[in-house]
Amino acid sequence: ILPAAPTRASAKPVKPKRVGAPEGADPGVVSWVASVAELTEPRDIVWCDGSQEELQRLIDIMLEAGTIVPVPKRPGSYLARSNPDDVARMEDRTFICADDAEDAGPTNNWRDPASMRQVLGGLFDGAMRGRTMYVIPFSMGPVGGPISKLGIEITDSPYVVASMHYMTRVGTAALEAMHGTRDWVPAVHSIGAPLADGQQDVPWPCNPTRYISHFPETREIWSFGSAYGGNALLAKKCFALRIASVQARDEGWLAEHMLLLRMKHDDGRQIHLAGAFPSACGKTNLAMLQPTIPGWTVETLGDDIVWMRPGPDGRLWAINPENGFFGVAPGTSEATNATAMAMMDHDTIFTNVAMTPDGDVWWEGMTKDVPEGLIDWQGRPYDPANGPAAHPNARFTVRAEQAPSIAPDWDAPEGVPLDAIIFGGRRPTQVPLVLQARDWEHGVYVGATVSSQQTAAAEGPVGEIRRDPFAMLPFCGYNMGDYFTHWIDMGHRLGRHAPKIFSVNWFRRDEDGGFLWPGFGENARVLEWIAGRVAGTAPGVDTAVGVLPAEGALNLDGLDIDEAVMDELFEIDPKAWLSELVDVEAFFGQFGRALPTGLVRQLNHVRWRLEHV
Ligand code: GTP
Ligand code: SPV
Ligand code: MN
Repeated sequence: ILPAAPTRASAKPVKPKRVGAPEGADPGVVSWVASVAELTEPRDIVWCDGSQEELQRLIDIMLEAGTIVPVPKRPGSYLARSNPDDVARMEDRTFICADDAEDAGPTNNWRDPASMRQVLGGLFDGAMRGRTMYVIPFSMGPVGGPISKLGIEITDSPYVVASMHYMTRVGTAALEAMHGTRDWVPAVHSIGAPLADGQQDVPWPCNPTRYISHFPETREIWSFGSAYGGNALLAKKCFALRIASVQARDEGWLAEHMLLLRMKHDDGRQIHLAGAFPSACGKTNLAMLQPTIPGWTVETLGDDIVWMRPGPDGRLWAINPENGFFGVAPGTSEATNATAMAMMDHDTIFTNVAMTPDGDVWWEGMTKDVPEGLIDWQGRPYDPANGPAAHPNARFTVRAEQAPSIAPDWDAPEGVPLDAIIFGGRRPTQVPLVLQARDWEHGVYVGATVSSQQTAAAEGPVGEIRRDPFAMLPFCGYNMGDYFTHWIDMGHRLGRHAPKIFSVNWFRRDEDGGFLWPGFGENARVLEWIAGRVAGTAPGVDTAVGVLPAEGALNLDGLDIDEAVMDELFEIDPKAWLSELVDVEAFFGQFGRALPTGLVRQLNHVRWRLEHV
């Protein structure tokens, strides 16, 4: 069985020296680390300080182990090739172990905490033998900020430690902030590959048995078997979304799978916008957008996770709790995201991309022509018969400060006041380029009915459309019905200060399967209309499904696009929408009494409007 979650009261005095704890570490922290070490039996323990020297040591260790190879064309950059069976999040191995199954809700895999503790206790027993156990104190958001939170990840993977260095604020300041409090999230990760004496290691050790487990009541995370992304960087999806969404419910705030940006015009207009799109559906790209229309600039604040809280002025204030970007490589190019290309020209960890003979990285969509002599993501000479050169979920890991578009105040502890929230997904048909929700409750309905084609970010079928409410289906740590209620309540609390809510769809296709909308930098045209709606200047027309831009209200200056294509982008087919409502109703139905009546009201309203036009 697993050691109990750390509590202040039960912290038995453990000699800090025994586990190598730094002077002055909180006794509760030290005794918890000691209990994990006792269970996992590592060869040694390293407490991370977040320094550059520490990162360099980790890099040296990974080079030696063959986990990474240098990328000579990009200073300070490396390529990691994962085990081919460890390339994405595993949703069917992700568990919410709430005391009561009701609290996990119908959309999560629930396991009873007592029996899960038993299973994990067996797996973690001796799991770190022959390896170093790293203790990573970190802060999500600037240390001590009003929206920030603390955590400790324990891991036996140097790749995870290096990634955490880029993605979170690691180090002594975070550890010191934990002193005298239990308000930090304990997260334990093991690749589950103990090494016997003299046993030869492999470049990417992992275990085919995988558990990504969350204990919402005790705020604990235990992850076993995988070293990849969201399965292993526990600060990210496990803490900052699944556990944080539970904390947010209990404490009256929101933890969301969103990008965060500021768009400003030379004439002084500006808006702050957060956007929820499912995995690999365009958050990073929108956050780094280079507007094609004159006068506007976008500043990046975050690309994956947003925490928001009502501030003293009654508005909703938002921060990006992360410190870096773990972004999708394929499709990223000078044409689609020049900002990201510039950001990764040094000090970047690439995972599962291809390599060119002259020592640079490459992936599908980076250049039109495929370079000669590529080595694919599995380290083999590239042969199209083996599939793409880069894995479709290949990623780059970089510090946020490396983005040329990063906002100068991106790590302001109090965050930014939100003006607009957008929801989107990959919808090849039916869903228009943009629409505005009539009010907050309708906006919650729009968020709750997001659906999208599945992508390579998670194991499973790619391309199938599934419901992914608020882009949070894989990330909500409690009953999604209660989550919808929490969102509706937030609207009541914010009242007239509530951000305006919109839906966007960059992915509508024509009969030949091509995208109707050019996307990327051209998406600024849609954001400009949204800014106009927030300011009350841009005209819209009310339809059954929401408010669309009035004739001529969307700025198409300088864009070479047919009127017929624009009509198609905004076409609302009542038959298709009505038949989707059958699916929405069935989806809502599974929440039973947890479904807020407001969503039923919105569904009935939309149906009535569709039937009477
Ligand atoms: P996660 O990190 O998985 O949460 O994903 P994300 O939402 O940040 O997705 P990202 O921005 O990395 O985009 C994923 C893919 O969508 C990339 O291949 C992009 O090139 C593509 N994409 C992004 N924006 C657009 C767009 O406006 N139009 C089209 N056609 N493709 C886009
Ligand atoms: C996602 O899948 O939404 C990601 C990548 O952002 S991961 O960190 O692996 O979850
Ligand atoms: Mn994501």
